[in-house]
Amino acid sequence: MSIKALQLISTLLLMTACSSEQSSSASEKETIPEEISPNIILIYTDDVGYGDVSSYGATEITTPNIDRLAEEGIQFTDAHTTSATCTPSRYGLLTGQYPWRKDGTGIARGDAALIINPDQVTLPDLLKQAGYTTSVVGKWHLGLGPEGGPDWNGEISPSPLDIGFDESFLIPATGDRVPTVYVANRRVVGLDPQDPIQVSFREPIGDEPTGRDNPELLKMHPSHGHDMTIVNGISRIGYMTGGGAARWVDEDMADTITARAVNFIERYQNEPFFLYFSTHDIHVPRVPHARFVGKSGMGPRGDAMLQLDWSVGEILNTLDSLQLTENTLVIFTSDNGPVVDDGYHDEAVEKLGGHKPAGPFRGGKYSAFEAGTRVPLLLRWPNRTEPGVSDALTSQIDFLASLAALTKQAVPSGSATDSQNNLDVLLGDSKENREFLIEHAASGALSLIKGKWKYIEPNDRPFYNENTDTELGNMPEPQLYDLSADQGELQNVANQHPEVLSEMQALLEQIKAGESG
Ligand code: NG6
Ligand code: CA
Repeated sequence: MSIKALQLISTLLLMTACSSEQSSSASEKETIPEEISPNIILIYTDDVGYGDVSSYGATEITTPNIDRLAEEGIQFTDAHTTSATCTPSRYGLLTGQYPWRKDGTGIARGDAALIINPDQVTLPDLLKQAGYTTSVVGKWHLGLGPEGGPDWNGEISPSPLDIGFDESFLIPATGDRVPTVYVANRRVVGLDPQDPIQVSFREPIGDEPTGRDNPELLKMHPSHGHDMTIVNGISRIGYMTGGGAARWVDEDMADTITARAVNFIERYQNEPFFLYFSTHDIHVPRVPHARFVGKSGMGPRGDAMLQLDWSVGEILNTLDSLQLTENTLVIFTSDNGPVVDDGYHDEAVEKLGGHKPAGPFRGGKYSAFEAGTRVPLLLRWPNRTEPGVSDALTSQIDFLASLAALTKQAVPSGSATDSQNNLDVLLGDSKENREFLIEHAASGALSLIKGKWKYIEPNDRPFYNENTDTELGNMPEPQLYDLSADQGELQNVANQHPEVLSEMQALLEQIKAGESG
């Protein structure tokens, strides 16, 4: 008998022992399949590029905890997020519907309404139905509250609690957007009712200093945008007043959300749980805790990467100490590609040195080129998967249907129609490519990958963004690349392969027009 089989049996025995101790909750959990349902932890990082992780080739920075997942799990080399920015990627991840099929899924304002309709079937809905306790901790950026936005001073509804999560602890939008407060379940954390929060993204509100008018108060200066209300010495996107006691301290953010994530695992260690741990690192403003400052030699962007690696280590250590490692499926990935200057002068450009955040790929966050959506993906489940590398083409759009299959949940027909069950590939049983894959740039331009070919549809938006120094990849003419020979997308071969081009164009139109893909 193999070691894996022995481990499985001992875990089964342990689970049986645990479940008999938990007889009070047994009836609630009767939908759990007889075989072991693994705990599921999805570590969703922000703006981490393909080349930012040492197991993916970074040499200027070392990420030992993330690398541990690569050593003990499966490292995917051709994994994609749906989109090159955050909100749409998260929408696709949680709903299994491509974000470009729905209006209003672009980068959400800090006071946006909840973008996911509570009637939609979501990944946490299905896992909850399978008997999992579900939690989201960290960056949300999918809007909160009804049309017109949330009531920051009252009950925030609808919220993640209305789309399948049993509990939530959120950075509502991004670190660089107001309001700079945490939301736990339906309330702002630590809010003094005598000091209500007001937020505006149109005109100044209240009389607090702004980055534009009071640069002398800043500890980090904006490079573009980000010149509105100053909180903690950093000017943000949007105006805010009030909520003084509730405001976060950026330097403590990773500690705060990591502690919440660890606490959730500890509380639910005896039953199947799903944790969507959505880090703020390494999004701007990059303001890591003092213990990481200066440690990477690459300025705050590199230091934030070390802080992220620490957070991952805390999660893995918690699993070890609770003896949950063997039967927990840990997924590590990113919401979009990397960006070096995303709006603050934080030395990321000056201290980049030889580091290549996008690895061998062209473009970055926002881009139609590969670096926009091609991200690290690591998956570890010691009870089930053999460590290794998989070159299979995969997309986060398939997480919903794949995890539904894993937990024996049927996806209701008409829901999550873009999500395909790709579980055998994710678990390493198969290395078959997804038949085709769609990438969604910030410009709205879609790209289609099929086999070795990548087609980028024509788009009138700029090719290059000088603020972020990103090749966005938009061109008024069609682009076709042979990724097998040219992964850096340097040779547009559309004119040499008119028949491939028209085939790709026709397929993309068909996917756009259809309800699934
Ligand atoms: C952009 C911001 C950028 C970042 C991004 C969202 C400016 C000039 N730039 O509009 O800093 O916040 O939105 O990033 O405001 S994401 O990863 O959440 O999609
Ligand atoms: Ca992001």
